[in-house]
Amino acid sequence: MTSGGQLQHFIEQTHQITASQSDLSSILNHLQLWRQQLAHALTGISFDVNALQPTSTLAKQVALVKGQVAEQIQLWDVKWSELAAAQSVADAFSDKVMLLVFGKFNAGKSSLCNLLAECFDRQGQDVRYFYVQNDQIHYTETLLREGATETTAQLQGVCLGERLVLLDTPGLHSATAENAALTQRFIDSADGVLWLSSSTSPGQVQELHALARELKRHKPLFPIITRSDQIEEDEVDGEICTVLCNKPLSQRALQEADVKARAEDKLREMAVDVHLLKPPVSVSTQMARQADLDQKAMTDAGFERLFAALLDMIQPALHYKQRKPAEVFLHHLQEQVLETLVQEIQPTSDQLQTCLDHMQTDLLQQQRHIAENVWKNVLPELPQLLELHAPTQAIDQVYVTLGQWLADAFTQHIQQPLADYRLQMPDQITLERNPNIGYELISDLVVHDRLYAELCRQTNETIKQNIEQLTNQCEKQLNSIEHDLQQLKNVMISSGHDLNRLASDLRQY
Ligand SMILES: Nc1nc2c(ncn2[C@@H]2O[C@H](COP(=O)(O)OP(=O)(O)OP(=O)(O)O)[C@@H](O)[C@H]2O)c(=O)[nH]1
Ligand SMILES: [Mg+2]
Repeated sequence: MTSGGQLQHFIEQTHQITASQSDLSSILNHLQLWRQQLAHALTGISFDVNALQPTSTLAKQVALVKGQVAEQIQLWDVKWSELAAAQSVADAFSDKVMLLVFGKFNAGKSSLCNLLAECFDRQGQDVRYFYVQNDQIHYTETLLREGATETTAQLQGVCLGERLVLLDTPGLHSATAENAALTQRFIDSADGVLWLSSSTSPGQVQELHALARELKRHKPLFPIITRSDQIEEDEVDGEICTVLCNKPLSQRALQEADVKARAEDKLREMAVDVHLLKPPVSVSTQMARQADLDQKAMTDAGFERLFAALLDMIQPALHYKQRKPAEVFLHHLQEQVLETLVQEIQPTSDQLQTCLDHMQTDLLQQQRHIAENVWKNVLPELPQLLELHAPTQAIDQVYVTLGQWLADAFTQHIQQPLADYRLQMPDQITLERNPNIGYELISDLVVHDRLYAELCRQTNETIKQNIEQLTNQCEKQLNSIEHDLQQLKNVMISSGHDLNRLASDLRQY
């Protein structure tokens, strides 16, 4: 088939493009449900801090994480309605397949768009150039500007026939801030990407980073190696002169294979499905132009293959278009809901984990400290207490006082080390009297050596029990926060898995 024939075929095929949409209601319902379940699972995590002082660092950290989660959930609807509003400009082209023409400045984007437009025009097809300003589409008679310096500074494009739109973007990284936002919106609604790079340094795969989001959205990617021509010396009427020629087919094939291999590697590295990549094609717009779009020149310049490849790309682009409403909602869920949630929560939940770890380690030391201090507080006074009651041998009184001392000592010594906690402390500590040991009379002297030893043992035991009870309360609190934190992470991970499953279901459509 000649390139004229190929072009005609291409045009005929584009007429077949219908914007019919598959029934997405079931998948949309599943996506809605996913969002509801995520909100439900997140709000279901209690992050109970009953045993913490509200002023403690840990309680504040927990409140921060909880606050962030709640804030994110609230933002979901806001972000979704913003997205829907932003969609409206692009809606003007909702019945067309929109291909994004992307690449570094001077890659030849505008030149290629103009050439394709002229091809359509010469075939009697309606061609409408447009640019976008203040969120409005303005149609114009003027071709897209081409130039040796950075030329395209606004989002512009051309409608080819009824069903195809090429979106000519400003060269990579050159968009101004407001242009960038607008470009982004249009990029969002593109159904496929033409990635142009000059044959002088084709396929600089790092450029694909800027497309990461688009590619993750499962849009087909078609690499076009532009300016596939070279200057050669020729003899015209006995004089040596320089002429522009197409690059030899063998060289084109090498470059295409090389771009394909490297792009595939890059996509794998970016965790993008390599099936989205179409085989690269080399063209020379200049060579086609020089021969005034003559059929043979078009074929030699690579356009026959380009049209065939574009046709090949329109099918997956169309598939993308048919699932677009679900894709757009899915991207919102992937990017604005889950990714944002993970990114926002990560630093604070890491801090919370660190804080928990510290408090857990501190607890061991504090336990020892409290025990020592209580012991030191009570023990030195014990002989005097025993002496005091020796005349009456009022053991009950000794037990009551010792219990009181222990209770007071605990209250005093836990205050500082366990200041972060709100603990249940018994007002009174009751030591159980050992009926077999009391004051003893030896040679008419009241002695209390065995009683002293018994009280030391009991004091030691009581301190241990009380500390254990206090530490249990603290540990229970720390563990419950740790458990909740883990649950938060699990919710995010399993929601991610669920969403991936829904994404692959969607792409089976
Ligand atoms: N040799 C040769 N030059 C070309 C070809 N296509 C475009 N050019 C030249 O490359 C330069 C850049 O072309 P444009 O089409 O303006 O490139 P662009 O990618 O739109 O550039 P920006 O809008 O600045 O991002 C111009 O001087 C074109 O004449 C080609 O096939 N061969
Ligand atoms: Mg341009």
